[in-house]
Amino acid sequence: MRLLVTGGAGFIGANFVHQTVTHRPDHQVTVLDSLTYAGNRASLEPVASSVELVEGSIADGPLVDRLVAEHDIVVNFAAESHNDNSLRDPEPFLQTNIIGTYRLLEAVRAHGKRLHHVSTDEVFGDLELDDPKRFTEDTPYRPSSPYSSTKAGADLLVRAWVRSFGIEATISNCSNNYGPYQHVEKFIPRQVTNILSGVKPKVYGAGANVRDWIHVDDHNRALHAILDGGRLGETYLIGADGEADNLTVVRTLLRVLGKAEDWFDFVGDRPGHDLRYAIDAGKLRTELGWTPQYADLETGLAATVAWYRDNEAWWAPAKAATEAGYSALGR
Ligand code: NAD
Ligand code: TDX
Repeated sequence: MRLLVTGGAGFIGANFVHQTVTHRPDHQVTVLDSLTYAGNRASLEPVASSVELVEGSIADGPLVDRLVAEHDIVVNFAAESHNDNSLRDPEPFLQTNIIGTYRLLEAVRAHGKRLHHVSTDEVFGDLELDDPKRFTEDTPYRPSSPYSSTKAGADLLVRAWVRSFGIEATISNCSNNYGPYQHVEKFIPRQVTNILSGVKPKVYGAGANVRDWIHVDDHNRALHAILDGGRLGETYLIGADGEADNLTVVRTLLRVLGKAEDWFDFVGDRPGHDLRYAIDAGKLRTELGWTPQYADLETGLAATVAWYRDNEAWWAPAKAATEAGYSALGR
């Protein structure tokens, strides 16, 4: 089995490659990654001898066409992924998330290959805090940000290529991931590395926003379950019943790191900030027998904190520039 993993030098993609190399030694893995600020060769170092890394963009039609022809399955993680960046400059989000996905679809169509497209629960917009409903595969799309609208656009392209051209594709929409190798711009690594650097965590608004956290390894196990047994043309939602508000997450991190639970600052809110995400992963659990291995958030966060404590050389180079970008926004 020859797998082309796009965006495999980013957070979730790199963890997917590690899991694949470890548990599927019969798979041959090629990573296509343009190594933006979010991509990092060092994230693939532990598996470098088993993986070929091609530096290039999913929006490069001829390159994508050649690589897709040489592989059996494409797993598309490549994206501009950070909401705050999409508010500052949406253009790269359109180029990568929409045009890039379009190029992959055209190559998959031309060569009759299978695609799994990795997407997000943010395509569904947000829920009220007290809404008993959670997102399902039938929830209408209602994205809020430039990031989530480009992910929604990409998902719709995949669905259209399935229906109009009969390509073999599946889609997954997952909730918020945490774990090793996540860029320090994101909420959990930003706060962990702040605390480790003696700086107070920064909480947007009142900290009441809720995210449905899942460990990246559980997400990637779900992706393998979909690759193995998912029905072509279907969408699967991935989530581990990990709802927590941002204040709870920050207080847990402070506790794990031995600090007072009120040692953080409130900062200005993100414009258009989605209030709450919540996933019903019933279809994935029932059809494919997937269950998360990280049953509670505190255990997963403690393991993640330990990883950042032990891997300062991985995150330190990006920390100062990331914080300078946030300072410019007053956050
Ligand atoms: P990330 O930003 O850490 O990694 C993205 C990777 O894509 C980077 O290595 C980057 O260099 C690469 N990339 C960007 N533009 C590219 C291009 N044009 N061509 C090739 N490579 C390119 O993101 P992540 O958090 O690992 O997210 C991976 C995927 O999962 C994204 O599609 C994202 O929308 C989705 N997702 C993320 C989460 C989450 O919580 N992080 C949740 C659900 C879904
Ligand atoms: O410093 C911060 N303080 C803060 O309160 C940061 C960076 C974030 N936040 C809040 C905003 C959100 O409510 O924390 C929550 C999580 O923020 P992010 O890590 O930026 O994630 P989010 O915007 O929820 O999107 C993430 O999950 C879905 C990923 O970045 C997306 O790629 C994925 O699709």
